[in-house]
Amino acid sequence: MDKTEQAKKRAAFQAVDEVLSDRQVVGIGSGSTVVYAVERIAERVRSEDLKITCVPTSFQARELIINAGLQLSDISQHSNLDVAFDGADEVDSKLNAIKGGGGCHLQEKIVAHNAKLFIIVADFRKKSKFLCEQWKRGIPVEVLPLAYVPVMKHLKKLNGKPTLRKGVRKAGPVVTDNGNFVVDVDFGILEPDKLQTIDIAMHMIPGVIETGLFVGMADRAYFGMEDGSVVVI
Ligand code: ABF
Repeated sequence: MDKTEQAKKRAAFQAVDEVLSDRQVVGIGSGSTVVYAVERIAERVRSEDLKITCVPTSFQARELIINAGLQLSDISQHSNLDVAFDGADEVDSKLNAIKGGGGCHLQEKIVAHNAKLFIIVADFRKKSKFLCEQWKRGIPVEVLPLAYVPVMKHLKKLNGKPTLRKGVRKAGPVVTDNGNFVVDVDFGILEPDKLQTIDIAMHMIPGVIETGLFVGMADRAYFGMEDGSVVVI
């Protein structure tokens, strides 16, 4: 296992060990770091006989839950979650985050918003002072397919540089679990006090379904560092 994978694993294991307790309803995020969180939840469920109910944020998360033998539910049956564990593309020093590099941020945001605790697990590459310092792909925005052209026009008026996300061979647009497109919008480096204004402005554009800006949502972030430590902010 390389340094980055070890860092992801350490962050996820420590987060689960500090936060998970019996009879919780737990949101399961998407991406590669959450895989380790699910591994640790499953280990603890088996060894401590915990009663944990899991709510997925994506097709991937649903499969992770099922394959780990955990109890699967959904946000309709459990709209009050105790905690949600999720990865991030970048986290600033105030715990604001960019998510959606994997295109799952709509369901991730719904689950995180309905959780008492929203915990981010990530490796050292995701820890920044400001958003878009290291993450250069822009803010992922889930968009209704029929509206992507006017939405991109209006994102440009907000001084963003929008790009329709395409698949591996660039032959067609990436389609989310919800049947929508993703537009990545580059606004340059974003200081924390600018985030809410940009986020509200994007939400005002008809056809924008959800943005990957998670402003003031996270309660804690666990970063696995290169030196083997875990930094918690
Ligand atoms: C999801 O997975 C996303 O919102 C974010 O884009 C990504 C983080 O993935 P990883 O843990 O693989 O870095 O949570």
